[in-house]
Amino acid sequence: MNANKILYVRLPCNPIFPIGVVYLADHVHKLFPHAEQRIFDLGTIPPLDYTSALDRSIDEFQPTLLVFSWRDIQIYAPVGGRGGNPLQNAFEFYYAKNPLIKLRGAFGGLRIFIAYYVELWRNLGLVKRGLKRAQKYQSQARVVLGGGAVSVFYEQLGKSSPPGTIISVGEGETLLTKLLNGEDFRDERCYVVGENQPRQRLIHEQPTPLEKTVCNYDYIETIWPEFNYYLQEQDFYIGVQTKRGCPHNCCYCVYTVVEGKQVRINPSDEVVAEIRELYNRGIRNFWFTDAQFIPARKFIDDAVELLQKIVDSGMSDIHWAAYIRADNLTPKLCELMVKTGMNYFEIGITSGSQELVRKMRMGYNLRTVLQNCRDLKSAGFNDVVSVNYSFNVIDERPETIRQTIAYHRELERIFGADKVEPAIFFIGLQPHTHLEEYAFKEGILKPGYDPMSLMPWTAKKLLWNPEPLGSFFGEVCLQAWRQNPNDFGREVMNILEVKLGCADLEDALSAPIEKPEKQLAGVL
Ligand code: B12
Ligand code: SF4
Repeated sequence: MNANKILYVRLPCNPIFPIGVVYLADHVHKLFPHAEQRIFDLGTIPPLDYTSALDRSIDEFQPTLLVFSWRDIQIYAPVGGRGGNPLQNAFEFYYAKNPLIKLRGAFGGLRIFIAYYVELWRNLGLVKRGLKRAQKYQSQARVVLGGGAVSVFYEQLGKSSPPGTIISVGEGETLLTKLLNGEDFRDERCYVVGENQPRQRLIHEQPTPLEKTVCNYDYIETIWPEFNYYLQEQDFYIGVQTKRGCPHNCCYCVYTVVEGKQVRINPSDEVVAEIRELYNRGIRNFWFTDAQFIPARKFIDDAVELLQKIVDSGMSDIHWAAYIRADNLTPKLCELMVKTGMNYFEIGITSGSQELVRKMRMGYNLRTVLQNCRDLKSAGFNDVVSVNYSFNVIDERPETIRQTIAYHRELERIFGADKVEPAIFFIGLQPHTHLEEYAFKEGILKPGYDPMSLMPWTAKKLLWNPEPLGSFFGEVCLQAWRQNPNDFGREVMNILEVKLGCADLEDALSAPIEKPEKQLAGVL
C-alpha cells in the first residue's frame, strides 16, 4: 500500500477561513508526521476555474485520500446571499399583493433556485470528478466527505455521493485517525455510501473527546500554498476555537446536536499560543468559532481564564467576535471582554418575550441578559451588538411582538440605538431539531420530507413563518425592504411598533404559566 497522501479540498464557499480543514490537517500531522498532506481551498478560486484547478491539484499531488470539506448549503438570511437576497425574493413571491412584485419575487426566486441546485450538483460533481481523477494515479484512493453542511444534511448527501464515500458527521479528527491507522472506523459518526445506511439518530451520538493543542501554523503554511490569501485582507476574522459543544436545547438549533451537549474546553494556554501564531503573521481579528463562547455559567471561569491570559500575553491590539449567551456574564468578564478587544458579538435571544424564550426551550432569563448588557456597557463596550430575532417561531402573538419591541428598545437605551443591530432571521427549519418534531406533530411537515428541497411548497414550510401571522410578517418585511432596504432590521422594528405598539418592559420580562397544549416541550 502506498504511503498516505491526503488532499483536503474545501469546497467552494464565500471566503471564510477554512478552520475545519486546518485543524484536521494539524491533528493528522501530529499523529502521522510522515503522512504527506496538502490543503486546496476552492474558496479562493474563481468559479470558472474550479474544475481545472481541482484537476491540477490532483495531478500534482496524486492523493490516496481525498478529504472534501463542505461548509454551508442553507441560504436564508437577511443578508445578500450568493444569488441576491433569498429571503426577500421568497417573501416577495409568497406574500406580495402587487402582481409585479410577486413576479419579481418569482424571477428572483427562480434565479436563486437555479443557483442553489447548480451549486449542489457542482459540488457533488467536484467530489465525483476528484475521486475519479485521483484513482487514475492511486487505484485505492478514497473520499471522505464532512464539514458543517454535511453534518446537517448527511442523510440526503449520501444519496448523490459516489459509492464508497465515507460521509462524516461533526468533528472529523478521530475518524481520520482510525482511517489512517487502518482500523475499523464504522463506530465513528459516519457511514459508507453503498455499504450501509446511516444509523438511526447517528447525529445524536456523542463525539469522541479529544484534547486540542495549539495549531501548528508553521506546518500549515508548508502544505497550503494559498494560506496568504487570508492574511492579506485586514478585515478577515480568522477562526480560533476555544471549546466544543453546547449543553442547551434551543428548539430550532442543531449546533448542540452536531457538536454534542458535552462542553469540552480547549486548554487556555494552547488557545493563546494559537492566537499568537496568527498574531505573529499579522492577524489582528479573531472569531471564536465556538457554538457559544460562554455556554453556561459554569464556564464563566474558563472564559475569564482565557481572556486574562490574552491580556497577560500583551497582544493588546487585537479584536475578536463570537456568539455570546449574554445571560452568562459577570462584571469581571465584561471588563475582560472589553480589555481584550471584543468589538462585535451576536446574541441570539430570538425573542424579547420571556414567555416565548421559555417555550422555545432557550433556558435563559431576559432580565439577566439586560443586567449583563448594562454591565458590559459600564465596562466600556462601545461597539456593535447584533441581536438576532426570529419572529413567529412558536405561539407568537401581537402581545409577544409588543414585548419584543419593548425589549429591543431597552437594549437601545443601554448601548445606543446606532449600536444595536436587529438581525431579523426567519428560522430555516433544520433536521434533527425539536422544531422539526413539532412540525411533524402539528402536521406542517411529514416524516420523509426533503430538508434540502428548495421547491416553493417545501421551502415555504422550511422558511419557518407559519400562519396565522405568516402573511402579516411577510407584509411587514416587504414594507421594510421598500422603505429602507439598507437598514432592514431597524425598519422592521419601527413598522411593528407603529402597527402594534410597545409593551411595558415588565410584561416582556415576566412569563406566565404556559398553556400545556402550546408547549413545545409537550411534543416530545
Ligand atoms: C462560527 C460560525 C459562523 C461564523 C464564522 C466566523 C469565522 N470567521 O469563522 C459566522 C457568523 C461568520 C458564520 C456565518 C455563516 N454561517 Co456559520 N457557523 C458557525 C459555527 C457555529 C461554527 C463553525 C466553525 O468554524 N467551527 C469550528 C471548526 C473547527 O469546525 P468545522 O469547520 O465544522 O470543522 C470540523 C468538522 O466540521 C469536521 N470537518 C470539516 N470538514 C471535514 C471534512 C471531512 C472529510 C471530515 C471527516 C470532517 C470534516 O472536522 C472539523 C474539525 O473538527 C457552525 C455551527 C457549528 N456549531 O458547527 C455554523 C455553520 C457552519 N454556519 C452555517 C451557515 C449556513 C452560515 C451562513 C451561510 C449563514 C447565512 N445564511 O448567512 C453564514 C455564511 C458564511 C460564509 N461562508 O460566508 C451552517 C452550515 C450548514 C448549513 N445549514 O448550510 C452551520 C453548520 C450552522 C447550521 N447548523 O446551520 N458562521
Ligand atoms: S445556546 Fe446557541 S448553540 Fe446552544 S443550543 Fe441554544 S442556539 Fe444552539
